[in-house]
Amino acid sequence: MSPFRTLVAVKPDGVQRRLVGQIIKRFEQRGFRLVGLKMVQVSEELLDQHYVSLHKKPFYPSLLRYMTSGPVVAMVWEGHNVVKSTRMLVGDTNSAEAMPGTLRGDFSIHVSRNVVHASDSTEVAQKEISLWFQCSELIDWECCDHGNIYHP
Ligand code: IDP
Repeated sequence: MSPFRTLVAVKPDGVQRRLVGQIIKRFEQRGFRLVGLKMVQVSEELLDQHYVSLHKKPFYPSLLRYMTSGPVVAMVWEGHNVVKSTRMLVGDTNSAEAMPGTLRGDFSIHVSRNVVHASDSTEVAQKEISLWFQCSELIDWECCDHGNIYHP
């Protein structure tokens, strides 16, 4: 699995609020390459693995209800420094602290409805991509504008 890939998911509030297109646009305009995309009704079993470090948090039951309340749009984005750049693009976990210009800073107010998920390290990204996507769902395609985004 490439270390230059990350998992991004538009959470149920983002889908309900019709923000999917605007969120995808930010990644496209930055120059990242979309290699996987699907809409999923997430199971509690998947979330238990995805949020393994949060099981003991008091908000975990409500996080499960939130994340299973409707469909999620899951994506894999690829590019230079994509994990770190994506976290910066997404903004602070707590929407109230998220900077304007970030997705959470522009589209949300409260930590409990923060619109989008993004992997927080390369190791976590690799684990999350394998959890959410089959290898056959990831497409390795050639971007015709590669030379305009990277040094040839
Ligand atoms: P992250 O999504 O920025 O990586 P995590 O600490 O991994 O942040 O938390 C996962 C998700 O759990 C958050 O995105 C948010 O939806 C929810 N969450 C985190 N802290 C709180 C809280 O204090 N109250 C309610 N929900 C929270």
